Amino acid sequence: MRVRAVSRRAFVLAASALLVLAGAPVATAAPVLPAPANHWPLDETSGTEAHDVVAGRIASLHNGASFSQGRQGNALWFDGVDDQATGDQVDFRTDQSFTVSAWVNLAQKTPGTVTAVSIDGDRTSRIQLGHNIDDDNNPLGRWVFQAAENDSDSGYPTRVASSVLPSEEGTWTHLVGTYDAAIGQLWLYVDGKRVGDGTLNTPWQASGGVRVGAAKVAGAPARFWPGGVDDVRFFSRALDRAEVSELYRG
Ligand SMILES: [Ca+2]
Repeated sequence: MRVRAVSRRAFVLAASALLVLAGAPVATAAPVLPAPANHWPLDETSGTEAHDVVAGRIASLHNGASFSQGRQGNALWFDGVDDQATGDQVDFRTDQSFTVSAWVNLAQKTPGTVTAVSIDGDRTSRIQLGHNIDDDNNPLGRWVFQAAENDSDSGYPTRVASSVLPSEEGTWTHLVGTYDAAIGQLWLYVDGKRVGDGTLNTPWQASGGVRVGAAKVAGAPARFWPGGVDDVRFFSRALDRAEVSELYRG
């Protein structure tokens, strides 16, 4: 009897080992991320152009935006007054599912909204990833991912996904916004964790390109970002929780 029990255990152990060797699914396996549609590592050391390493799009630096030490390699740094970088086009549709991802470093908390990454419409930003302080609702500041319902000067109502915890300043934070067109849902992820959501009723195709360090309001740059932005990526679908977590762990 004892021999038989030992044999059975040995068989189970051997079978388990074979399953592992055969590449059986393991619960903790990291997902393989899709290739981005656009990706600016922002590792340049000088000059006035930031290069997209996937689609070759160039973001031009304006008014003193510059490269310096970032989260990984260099990053773009902005004065929060008029610095920004702008591109002419992105390579995915904004009226379908997508993801925007960036590392951001807010040098100082500023009243109202400041925008780290946005995509231009004609009159307003299609989407914005950034930070908001509202004395009535979130005086300590929160991370936000917002999308405009239409391309107009009023720009409202936008649909906002806002983090549930106060933001930090002077440190690198990973922000991801996803839009799932099938259910009209916006999600905001902070440091790999899903922290807020919102519903977008009328998705539209943005006419313009990326804007880093600012947003577009009533046809003009605004909401200038005080601090750093690194590793801006766009994906042409909504990444899921596991994928965003993997992107954060990098
Ligand atoms: Ca970088």
